[in-house]
Amino acid sequence: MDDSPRPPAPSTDLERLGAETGMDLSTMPAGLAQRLAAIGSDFRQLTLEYEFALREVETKMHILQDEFLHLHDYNPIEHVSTRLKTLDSLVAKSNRRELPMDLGVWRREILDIAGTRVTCSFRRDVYRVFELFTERQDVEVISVKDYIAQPKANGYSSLHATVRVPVYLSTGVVLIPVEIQFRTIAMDFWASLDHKIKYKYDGEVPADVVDELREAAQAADDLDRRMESLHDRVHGNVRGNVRGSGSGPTLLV
Ligand code: 0O2
Repeated sequence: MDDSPRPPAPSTDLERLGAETGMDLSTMPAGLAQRLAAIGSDFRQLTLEYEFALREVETKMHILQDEFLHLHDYNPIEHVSTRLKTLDSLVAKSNRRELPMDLGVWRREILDIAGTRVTCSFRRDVYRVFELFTERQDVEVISVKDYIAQPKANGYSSLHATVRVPVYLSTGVVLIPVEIQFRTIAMDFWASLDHKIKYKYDGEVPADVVDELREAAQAADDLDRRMESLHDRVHGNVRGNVRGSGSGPTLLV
């Protein structure tokens, strides 16, 4: 048994929120910290609902994956991961957008509190999975940004969809927004390195590193095309039950 002394239980709303979120609220301006402590229990409710929404999306993705495997003997999804925005990054985003410290406003205005990342083998699978997922009746598409058709200037490439999914609580149904990023393994590899580099340089990335990252994005794009063409040569093009021509996304918004 572990006999080491336990830390004292949090006694104030501020301490409880700090313990739950891992945030050091003591370094915040007192007014802001008090405000956050006051919304503590509402924040816990919000977190719970968004967590349930992530589980809904993850389950739907796994069902899609299993069904595709069963029908076509092919798995278009490599990996599904989820994350909830931390309180720190919610506060930072709220400040950046000059929003008030108000959970109602955050629910309305910040649509990526819940995020899911779906990594697919090939670019065509990205659109395939996106279409199959968004054509479900219980998924409402709010917006779509296709950074694969039009990559960002730095080379970032992914298909983003913001959707709303129903979450069934004992008190009724709530519709929760979730941002889903669909990308290939190569795009994911690039994005995670880009993220680490930005973090290391605190956003001020040297120009030569930016240039090299852009070239690496081009190399990832070439690799995606070559691997897809190689796969088609060996296995043929597994289409599955997908709307459209397969040459690009059917953007719904
Ligand atoms: P995190 O920690 O991943 O959530 P908005 O979210 O509306 O304020 P924007 O840029 O209009 O801002 O939204 P967009 O383009 O849909 O991008 C949102 C998310 O996409 C980011 O979330 C990143 O996850 C990812 N992303 C966008 N651009 C880049 C990029 O250049 N490099 C990498 N690695 N990821 C990117 P967050 O909130 O920034 O971070």
